[in-house]
Amino acid sequence: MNTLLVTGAAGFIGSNFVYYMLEKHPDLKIIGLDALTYAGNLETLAPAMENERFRFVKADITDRKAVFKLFDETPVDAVVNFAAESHVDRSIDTPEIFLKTNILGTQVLLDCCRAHGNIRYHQVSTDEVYGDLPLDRPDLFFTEETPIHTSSPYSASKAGADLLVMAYHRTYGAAVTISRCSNNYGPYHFPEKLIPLMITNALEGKPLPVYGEGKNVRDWLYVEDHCKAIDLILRSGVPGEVYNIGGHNERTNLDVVKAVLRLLGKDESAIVYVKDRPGHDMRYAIDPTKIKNALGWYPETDFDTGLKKTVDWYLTHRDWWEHVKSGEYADYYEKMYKNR
Ligand code: NAD
Ligand code: TDX
Repeated sequence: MNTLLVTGAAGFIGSNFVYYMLEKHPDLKIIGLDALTYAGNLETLAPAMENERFRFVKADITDRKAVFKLFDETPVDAVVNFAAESHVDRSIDTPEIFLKTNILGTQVLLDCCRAHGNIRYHQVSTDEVYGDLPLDRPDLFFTEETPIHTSSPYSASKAGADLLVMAYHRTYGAAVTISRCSNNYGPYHFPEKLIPLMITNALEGKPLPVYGEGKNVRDWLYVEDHCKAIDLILRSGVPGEVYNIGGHNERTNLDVVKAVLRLLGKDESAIVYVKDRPGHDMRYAIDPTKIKNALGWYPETDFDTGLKKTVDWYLTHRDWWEHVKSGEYADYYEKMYKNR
């Protein structure tokens, strides 16, 4: 593989993946494509821009003309699609853009790969397509055979994209794979998501809003371990296959918030319990047996280490998140949390 197209490269996981791949594969060239929505940030890619093996293209994956033009002009050997509207709460407020970007954008990329000689395509999906698990059945996990059973407009749009990817495989023989990962955390995580929101609010002396009673469970994975898994799937995964990614690291939201506060040396007085998210999924938990057995993947970073690294990153990158939290973000925060 010479040239890799990474869509959503200016977002949280996409940017971490760009850095992981540039470091891991010294001959690889990467084109990072991103529409630079509210969640995309060119400052995140500043160090990559200095690397002559990286090039940034501003484009919207739903813009068929622009995406085809890029593929016509530049030979691409593989595509990893991270580009998406990714925040569940925003999807409850404004579902339409989720359907457009997550489903129609995926279709444009699939069509491009098909029109340019069956380019290898990897779809970055989520464990949320499986719906949720009950809190009183800790023995249950999501496997690749778990039926799709979505809860939010976000997860429904991601599931729609997954189904389309598999339809292109069966109908056109497209060389596709899908990964479904659990909740990620780490550097460059947009501060509307739980962990970076709690770290930055605590640093700003603001309340820490926990939905409901904070008993919902998420299965946290350090972002670099997700990147490693996608690299393995891209190189050794079998077209037409789905791979679940997760590290058996389940925590309640309240436990996560308390762990952040402990690392910052703060007490728990800033925690406030706010109105629950509508349709809030109770528990996610991945069974990663398939990717472990098929590709030898395992998570390298345990939660305590990963959370400490993450908190340290936010402590040393205050400019990055203060900039992100100004402007449009302030309006969003006011709207989302004011009367909650
Ligand atoms: P993010 O919101 O931080 O980044 C998404 C990026 O996509 C942004 O840079 C944004 O500008 C870009 N984008 C949005 N619409 C676009 C469009 N129409 N054209 C081009 N670019 C566009 O999201 P993330 O957390 O990095 O998630 C990346 C992918 O991983 C998503 O597909 C998400 O569903 C999936 N995922 C995320 C997690 C998680 O915990 N964050 C877990 C599993 C799967
Ligand atoms: O202020 C908050 N308070 C709170 O209690 C926020 C923002 C979240 N929460 C809760 C809701 C969830 O139970 O924390 C949990 C995590 O919330 P998010 O960070 O919004 O993540 P989640 O909804 O679990 O979805 C994430 O993981 C799967 C990503 O945003 C998705 O893109 C990914 O597919």
